[in-house]
Amino acid sequence: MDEQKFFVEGIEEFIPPKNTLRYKRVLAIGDIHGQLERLETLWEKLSVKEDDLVIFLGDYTIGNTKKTNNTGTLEWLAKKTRQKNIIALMGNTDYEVLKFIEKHDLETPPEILKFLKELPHSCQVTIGGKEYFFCHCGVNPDKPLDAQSKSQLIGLGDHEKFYKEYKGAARIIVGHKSPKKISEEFDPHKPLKIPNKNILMLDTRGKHKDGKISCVDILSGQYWQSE
Ligand SMILES: [Mn+2]
Repeated sequence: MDEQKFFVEGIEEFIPPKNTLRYKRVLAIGDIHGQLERLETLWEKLSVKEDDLVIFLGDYTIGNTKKTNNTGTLEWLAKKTRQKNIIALMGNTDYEVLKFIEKHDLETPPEILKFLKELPHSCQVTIGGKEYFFCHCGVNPDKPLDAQSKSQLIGLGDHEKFYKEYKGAARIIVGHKSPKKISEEFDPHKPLKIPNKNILMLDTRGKHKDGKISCVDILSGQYWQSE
């Protein structure tokens, strides 16, 4: 298969000088919002192996429509994350779905309920002496990374401040917002390393008609997208 390679613009200053992890790639995957078919087309391109670390950035679901497959997506992820090199973080919609299930006592496959309940809110890795912090929405720039609130990380808090004021040394990888919401000049359908900021954005509007689900390898800056 011919593979066209894409790299996130301006990513060079973001990627680690030297990979000291045992993983060959660190693959971060942006918002999915019930688009299981798109997710499968992306997954196919990735050829994930045991020496890859995969981090899903949250928002696996969205309000039910004809074109969403929330249950299928959650089942797919619950199965994949049984492998210890595949991690899924919680996003605001995943939290809302869990609360909804609990509030209305909805009959839910046990593996999905367990998956939703156990989603971590963030994940931090050190590569080549640099810290990489993964979460759905972003951090409160006034607080250290280990003192962030759950609601902030998953996207229930303020995120304007994060984009405006975050100046930390750790590199933050998020979903939740398409790049175009930061500035009209950014392509909404491409992963974005924000110029002069330690932030990488991966929500490329997977839920929209012309949108895509994106994956970036943090170690190389290469990215792949769903069809
Ligand atoms: Mn979100």
